[in-house]
Amino acid sequence: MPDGWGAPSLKPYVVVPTYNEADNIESVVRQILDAVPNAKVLVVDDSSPDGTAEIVQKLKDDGLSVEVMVRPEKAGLGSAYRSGFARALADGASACVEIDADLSHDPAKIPELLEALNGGAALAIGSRYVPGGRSPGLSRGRLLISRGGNLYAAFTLGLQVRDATAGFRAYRREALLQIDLGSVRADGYGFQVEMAYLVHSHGGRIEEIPITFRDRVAGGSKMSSRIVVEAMLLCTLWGLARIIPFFGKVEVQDRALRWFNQSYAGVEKVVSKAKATKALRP
Ligand SMILES: Nc1nc2c(ncn2[C@@H]2O[C@H](COP(=O)(O)OP(=O)(O)OP(=O)(O)O)[C@@H](O)[C@H]2O)c(=O)[nH]1
Ligand SMILES: [Mg+2]
Repeated sequence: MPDGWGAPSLKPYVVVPTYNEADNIESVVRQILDAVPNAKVLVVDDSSPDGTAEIVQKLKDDGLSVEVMVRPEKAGLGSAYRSGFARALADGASACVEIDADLSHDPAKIPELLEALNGGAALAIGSRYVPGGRSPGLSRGRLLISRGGNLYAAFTLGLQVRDATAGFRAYRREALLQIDLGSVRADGYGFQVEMAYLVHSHGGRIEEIPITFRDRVAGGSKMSSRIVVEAMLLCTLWGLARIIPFFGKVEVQDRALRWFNQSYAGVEKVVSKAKATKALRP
């Protein structure tokens, strides 16, 4: 091993962000540990009102290799992963796996992701869009957003990754240590694209492993149009920064994000007012 840390699969942490996943969490934790018995599962829960964190704590009390990090309020998927990775790295994780709690990703595929890291990849992505990958049951609209977003990210960033928005992946410890996690700012799909772009920019190899992505069966989606638009805005800024360095400045990107968040909140207010008015009409 060139890094002196031994194989990435030796001490993997599987980070699971959760918000209201009480119906799924026990099953996903058990399936992860069945697939990777030497893993530590780290659930990052944003004080889910449905008691997700309490279920995880009970599993821990029953002796399963699981920890729960409870954060005070819902703060987004990207920030949940940033906190989880920081904790896992501090605990000496050899690799960090990302997986959704809603069983859209099959935990049985984690060993393949870790194998790719053992083979020298810095990032292994469970991909829907390489030969053998599938996403049955995904609505046409969702598929269009996902495929379109990936094409846009590949075009703006020059990234040779078919499924850069995928949330099922594994990073080598060293790949994460090279990245200043505090400066990663995207939240949903944008977070996945930003992380892949950063790994690529540091010269890390990215490997895609075909997976079958299933639509969630239980619990509700936290997907929103804000997440999609934020990802497109950030890809545009990063793409522009490749040609005009001005757009790569942290303060410029921060200003653009602030402007976007304020405008989006304004639009949301107007939309909800219009809906309320419509509902009151006789
Ligand atoms: N800690 C934390 N977890 C979150 C937050 N938002 C989403 N999650 C979790 O992130 C994972 C992905 O969220 P989903 O709602 O499944 O999003 P998605 O997969 O894009 O959407 P669906 O296909 O509709 O399920 C799930 O495990 C969620 O519980 C958040 O703000 N904080
Ligand atoms: Mg999901």
